[in-house]
Amino acid sequence: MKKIILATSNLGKVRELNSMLEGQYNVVSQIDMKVEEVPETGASFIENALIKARNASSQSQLPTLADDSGLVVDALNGEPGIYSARYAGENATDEDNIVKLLSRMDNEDDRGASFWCAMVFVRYASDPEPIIVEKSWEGQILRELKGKNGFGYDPIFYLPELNCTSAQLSAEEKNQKSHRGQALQEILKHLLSLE
Ligand code: ITT
Repeated sequence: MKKIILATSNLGKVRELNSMLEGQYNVVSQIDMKVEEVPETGASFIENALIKARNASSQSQLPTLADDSGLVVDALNGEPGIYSARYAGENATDEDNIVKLLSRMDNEDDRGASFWCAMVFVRYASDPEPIIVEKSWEGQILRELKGKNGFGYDPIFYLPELNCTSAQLSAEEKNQKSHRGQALQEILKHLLSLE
């Protein structure tokens, strides 16, 4: 089975990506490979995903899959966007970030938001033809937390068509519908065509 590195240190992402790649690829996270992280200095999800992928591939000498993702809130001009993981500060927890977001949205009636995921695959660090896919998932920001599954902003991300938050979905249901699940499915199609 082909070995690939997951260029993420977020255990929530590792769990989701691992369960989708199981049996198809021998997946090792950059945490296991002791890859040193680099600053995410890009202005877009795609730029940051490429930075992470090239960094992990350069340190591991292996093909690498990277995900840069975040929550884009309409009423906040796209905040927290690429800063989703550190919205409430450099070492913010998921809970800190949710508290900050809910307080910003306190007097806001427009609750529209979407999760975005840029996913990138590089065959080697200097790959001039990376595979790049971007997918989004639309929802609304709830006023209180609901559900215990997932990670990050899932407990406040309400899906009207399913009448629940993404933290109330099972792992399988979330992977089928989410920005990350959709992006990975698309990347896998490209990978098959490379083989
Ligand atoms: P890596 O850079 O190591 O991958 P990170 O958590 O810093 O980990 P990002 O910079 O891509 O990753 O930030 C993603 C943040 O966006 C994540 O920490 C969550 O706060 C949020 N997020 C992304 N996908 C999510 C999802 O499926 N459910 C809930 N929150 C999500």
